[in-house]
Amino acid sequence: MTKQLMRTLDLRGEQLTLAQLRRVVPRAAGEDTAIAEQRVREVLQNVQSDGLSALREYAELFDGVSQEHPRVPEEALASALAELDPHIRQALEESIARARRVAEAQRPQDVPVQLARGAEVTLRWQAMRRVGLYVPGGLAVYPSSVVMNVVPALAAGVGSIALASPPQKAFGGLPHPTILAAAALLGVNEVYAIGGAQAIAAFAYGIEDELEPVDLITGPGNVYVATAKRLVKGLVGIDSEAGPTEIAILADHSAEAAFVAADLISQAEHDPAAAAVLVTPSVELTEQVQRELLAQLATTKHADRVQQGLGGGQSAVLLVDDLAQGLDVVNAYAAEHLEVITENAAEVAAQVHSAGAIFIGASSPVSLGDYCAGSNHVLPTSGTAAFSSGLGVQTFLRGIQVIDYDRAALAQLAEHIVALSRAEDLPAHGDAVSIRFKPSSTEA
Ligand code: HSO
Ligand code: ZN
Repeated sequence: MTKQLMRTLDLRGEQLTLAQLRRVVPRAAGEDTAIAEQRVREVLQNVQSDGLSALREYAELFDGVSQEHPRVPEEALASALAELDPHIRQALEESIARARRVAEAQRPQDVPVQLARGAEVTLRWQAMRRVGLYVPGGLAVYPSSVVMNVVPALAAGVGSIALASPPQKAFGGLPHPTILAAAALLGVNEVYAIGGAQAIAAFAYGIEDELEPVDLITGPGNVYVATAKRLVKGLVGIDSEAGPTEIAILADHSAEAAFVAADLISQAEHDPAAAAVLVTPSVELTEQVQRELLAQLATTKHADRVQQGLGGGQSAVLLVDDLAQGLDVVNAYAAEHLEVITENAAEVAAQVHSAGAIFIGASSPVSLGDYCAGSNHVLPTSGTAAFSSGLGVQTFLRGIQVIDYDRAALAQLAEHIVALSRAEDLPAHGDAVSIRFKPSSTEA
């Protein structure tokens, strides 16, 4: 047998239920946040009680940086932008422009409903007051993620956006210059050099005279950041917890094996824990893709990570009888990213009901969505696409119910309200309506 990078699971002829499919299709295990919990609780408590002095200690301890104040001076933001490579700047500008067009078009309209004369109920979309965005430092420096978080927040009308990213010794205690430049490009000028769980604590509790607390925290991070977000959830809102990145590809004989292999490799380069699944009825394609994977692995930069990701138990090639069974598989998997590379790809994609994002046809690779498509790359992982959505303008909005009835409109319902209040043995509820219609009442 020839060498293969990904293992193959043959599902042909199997009649699997949804529950069975969920067990059979491999998936990355999320990080165990329980281990970090003790340490993170301590950090949260210290930042809450000691504020700035706790931040100074942690900057020293975790980042090796001595810090008077964590706020990044605006001149540092401006100079990071001035020094940004012009090609990267142009690329970011294109990315921002497309993401902005989409996010602004997706901003929901308020929904007023007139139920009777003088009886109106409206769902009013209200932007979050203030949002904190965490941007990791270290190995993964993703200015594209700054774009993906900030653009929909701005489109929603969030009035105040703060960004935190770890202080870097190599950059004089400031966050990575590309992150600063991306923030500056987006007009975010409130940036802090704070890393890890302490940044999440600072956002959630605020730091006296230094940092106003936020209402929502978004952005990726390591296990400490994820644990901290989980622990402050409830006091503030958080975006969903992101697991390792995933790509599923549903392809038939018409797919170009080299493209399929390149796309699998592209997402596996994020992380040795990343998961990739190719679902296809074409034995020929699986053989071609396996050959392509080995060929491309030889020249790809992060071959180690890719080999671990694609060769790991979380990844596989799944052989299916036909596209109908393939659709059952990808719907059960609910991938963060799903590419459909088949004949009539748009029609096939229309039958997908669970995925964070669907990429249709040979010219819509995941990399396009990661950087420039106009869609958002913060997407639900670990099967959570079955019940949740990627980041978007709606993430930064709340729907407020606004009720506006006049006296006559209320009168029409008085009897029903009294009846229901009796049924629930809450008669004061009914009284609160009846009192308005006693002869002495003059309320309009
Ligand atoms: N594919 C990642 C996002 C990303 N890719 C950032 C490159 N930079 C998770 O959707
Ligand atoms: Zn990516």
